[in-house]
Amino acid sequence: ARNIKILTKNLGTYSKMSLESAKKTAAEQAVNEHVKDNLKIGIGSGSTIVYAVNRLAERVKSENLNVICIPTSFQAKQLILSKDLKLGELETYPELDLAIDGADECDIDLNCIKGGGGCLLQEKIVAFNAKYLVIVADHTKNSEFLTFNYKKIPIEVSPMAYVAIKNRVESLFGGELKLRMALAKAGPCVTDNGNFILDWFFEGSSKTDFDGINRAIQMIPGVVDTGLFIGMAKQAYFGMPDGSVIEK
Ligand code: ABF
Repeated sequence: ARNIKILTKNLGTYSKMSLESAKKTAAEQAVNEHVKDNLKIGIGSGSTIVYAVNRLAERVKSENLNVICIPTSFQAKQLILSKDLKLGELETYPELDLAIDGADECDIDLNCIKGGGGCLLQEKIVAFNAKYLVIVADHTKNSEFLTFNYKKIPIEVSPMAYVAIKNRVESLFGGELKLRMALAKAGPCVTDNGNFILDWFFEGSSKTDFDGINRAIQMIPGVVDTGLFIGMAKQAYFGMPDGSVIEK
């Protein structure tokens, strides 16, 4: 059991600026502590990873490091290319030394909910094939148990099965699944892999067996994967409002 300070109240009171600076300090510390020469690194998606890649690019240039970056999304690929980092793919580099990624929520055992940005499938594949997954986030992602702060779990599904999966999960476990819509709301959000995302609004508790739930959902035909990353992360860095970083 870990004794970690968890800030869960009044999340709305933190300004966008202070959250951005919390993301930046966490991401930079993770890159400073984990990146060394000759690594193959999985690059996550989201806004926090941008700060990690910026710091990575600085270090690669100033220390002349030879690192290969494997993206988890179209966004990550563009980021790697924009920083002139060496781009690799999992087909060529199936064993990664490290993966750095953001999260929507991370509990005291480092179980995470991911996929708020819609990239969970490639993120999970890359994380699974990395020896060491490091999470970088602001303090609002640091949670006591899953769904405590972030009240939904994204599930990537084959488009033809979304109604059947919605009905099945609701009848098995309760809660409500909503088809994620694209920003303009004219149609569904389509992932990098051509699938849909169902956001499962589900109130768990400290007693909820997320590992069991995850396995059961993964067994439903049409489910591509879930945003539950159980037992995958090895370390997490949370930027705090006062500029410090909490590690767990
Ligand atoms: C990815 O980006 C996702 O798994 C997660 O949904 C999101 C976190 O985004 P941010 O860094 O913007 O908080 O890591």
